[in-house]
Amino acid sequence: MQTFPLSSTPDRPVSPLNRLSDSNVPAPLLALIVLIGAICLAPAAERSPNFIFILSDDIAQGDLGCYGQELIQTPRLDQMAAEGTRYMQAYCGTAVCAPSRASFFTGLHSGHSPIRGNYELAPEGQLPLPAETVTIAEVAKSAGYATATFGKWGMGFFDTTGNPFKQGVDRFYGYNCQRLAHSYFPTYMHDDDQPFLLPGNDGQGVGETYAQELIQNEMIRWVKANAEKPFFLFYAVTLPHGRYEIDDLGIYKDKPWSEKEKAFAAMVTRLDSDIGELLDTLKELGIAKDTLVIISGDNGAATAPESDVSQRFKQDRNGLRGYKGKLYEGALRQAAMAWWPGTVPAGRVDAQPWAFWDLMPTFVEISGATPPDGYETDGLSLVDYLKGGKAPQRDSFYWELNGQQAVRFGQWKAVRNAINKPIEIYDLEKDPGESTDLAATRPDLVKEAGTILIQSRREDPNWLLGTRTPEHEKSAREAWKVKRWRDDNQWVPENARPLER
Ligand SMILES: [Ca+2]
Repeated sequence: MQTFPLSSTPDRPVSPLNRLSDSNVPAPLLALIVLIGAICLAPAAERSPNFIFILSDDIAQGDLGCYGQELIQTPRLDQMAAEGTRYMQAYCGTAVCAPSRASFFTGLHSGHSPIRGNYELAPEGQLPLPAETVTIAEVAKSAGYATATFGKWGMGFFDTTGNPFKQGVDRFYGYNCQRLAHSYFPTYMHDDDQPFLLPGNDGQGVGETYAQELIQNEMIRWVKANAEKPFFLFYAVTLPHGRYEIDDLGIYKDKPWSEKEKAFAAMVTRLDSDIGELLDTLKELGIAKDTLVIISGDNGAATAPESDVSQRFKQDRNGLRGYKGKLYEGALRQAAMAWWPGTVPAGRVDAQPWAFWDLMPTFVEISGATPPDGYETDGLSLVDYLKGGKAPQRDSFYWELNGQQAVRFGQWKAVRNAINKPIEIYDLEKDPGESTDLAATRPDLVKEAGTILIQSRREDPNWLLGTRTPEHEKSAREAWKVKRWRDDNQWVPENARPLER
């Protein structure tokens, strides 16, 4: 619980009793004044906890020391794990950027979410959240929270219904469009909806002004400015998504590794130190015990196990199969931790499953919000689980992406890699690496999974089962064509302003 100093000189508190006893106030009135004074000085009513969700773009279990990484240094995230709880089976929304963050933002899995893939729109942005979707930021606003998103948005450009300010976000700073976020030295970003220029950058490679430096500083500034009231912060950090670009190779500068490997390691360590700064800030502000912080990757590792980066850093990913873009566990199970000193147990490591869409009802419970009309969720509250109890029980977890579908039901996992491909069945208890397909010997499970795969989704004209729509394909081609033209011509928005530091 947080209390605030009532005096402007809190280190020399003035007792109302001492002050009043020197006066000529009659005793009964004095008693009443003292009583009122005591009520006024009583601790403030328990404040609703802050909620910070840090979504690291493409971080994976194999990247962090607390999950077994030995070459890349992540002391602050390892400390966060020691001070909080680390999860072995925290599931993302689905296995690429936009739909994974949309699952968090809407509380819906990818069979119900309005955003089920990376759907590029020209000239800038992705398929927007519809106006009627109730978002977690809107829920936060309804409960009186300050709300912000820093980093990569990807759920609609400013001239669409997916404008962050139309979806409950009061403060935005960073990349609206995911295509722009491939550069760590972009020529421009957005401060709210105002584009601004980053000096010394051409957007093609390493430049002078590192985007994450600006985003981190603005994020810390916002937290400090909003420390005295409940706040909701979605920190969508682009690190360590490619391209592998960094302003300082730091402790890796002289390693006998390729430049790409050094950059990747430095980006992970930069993520680590930036999150460390955020947690330090919460402690310095005296609000650590009032703040639930959850960090997770959005889609598992971006690199194949046989790639140079994965080989260099021996990322065995705890034996999980697959990576970003597919629906095997290596993409779905995230590096994820919760931190809330005094509430989330320190040093706990747990392997019960939960998913991004659970964070909406979790936040509804901790905030005490009454969600707006139209609220719906596929999730279940994790509050008891976060506090050290058991994860909620449920029948299934569901994912889809670009025609692939997957479901986890009990110990079983079913994957169908395309509508015309067979359903595969794995026993996650005995075979977490999904190496042995049991479909041939368990037709009963194939049948059960087939039913769940149909029942878990609702039709959406933007997201056909089994294929991307022709409109989607055409839109993607056009969007990338515009992006290439803009890159080639050093395009910046007409109304872009110089950077104000
Ligand atoms: Ca991602």
